[in-house]
Amino acid sequence: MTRKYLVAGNWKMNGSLKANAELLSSIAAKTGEVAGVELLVCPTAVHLESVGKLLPAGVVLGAQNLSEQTKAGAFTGEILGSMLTELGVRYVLVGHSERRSLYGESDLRVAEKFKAAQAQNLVPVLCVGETLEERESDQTEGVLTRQLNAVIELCGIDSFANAVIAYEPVWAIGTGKTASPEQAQQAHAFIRGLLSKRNATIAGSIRLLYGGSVKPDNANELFACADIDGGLIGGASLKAADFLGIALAA
Ligand code: G2H
Repeated sequence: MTRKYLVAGNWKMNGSLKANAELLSSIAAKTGEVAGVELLVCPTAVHLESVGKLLPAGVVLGAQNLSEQTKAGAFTGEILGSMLTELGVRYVLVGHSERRSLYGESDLRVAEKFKAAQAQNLVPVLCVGETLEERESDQTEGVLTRQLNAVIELCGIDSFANAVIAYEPVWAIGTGKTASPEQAQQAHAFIRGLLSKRNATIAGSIRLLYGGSVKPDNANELFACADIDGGLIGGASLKAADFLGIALAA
């Protein structure tokens, strides 16, 4: 099964009109070198429209979050999936660990967001991963199972035919610590295996990204792993040279 590598930049709460324009123009100068890789950038919600207008060819637009609601209404501060689609957004992150830990998003809420995304033809990038404490107490597989099952139960296994999963060990996010290729591959194989028990075709075709302090100098060995199909890049996606350096490793 051939899976096209996806390298996604999660800009988090960074950027400005000027900085984004500069970053995109530096990316645009070099996208030709990584033509075989799908590139995705996820700016803040307020920057989606301006970034969408400046997107280099071959780069697609993603959002970092959306509401679980599926109809407009009195939900102050929230963003409906259709509002994202209208701006040309194609992918949306759901369940990033910062949303889960800092903003109290439960497994069920994440699953509802996954469903709301698909209802608007957005491709959800479902983020899953364990904390250091969970890893050290041997709960990694239990946590991944719980986080994935919440979505499988609400949306069904078929919904994964049009989704991406990002495995991001929480202890590796923004900390400079990266999972070893063996640790990452083991978790990715576990995720693919879990899906495969329900639907082997979907498990074989879904892209599984690794996230957590990916840099140009560790991307090669991570992307060489059999079940790693790209990366969700935070800090390093804010510099064009690093983002493209990572994409070159794919
Ligand atoms: C975590 C990543 C993107 P960073 O996977 O969310 O951030 O690359 O800064 O660890």
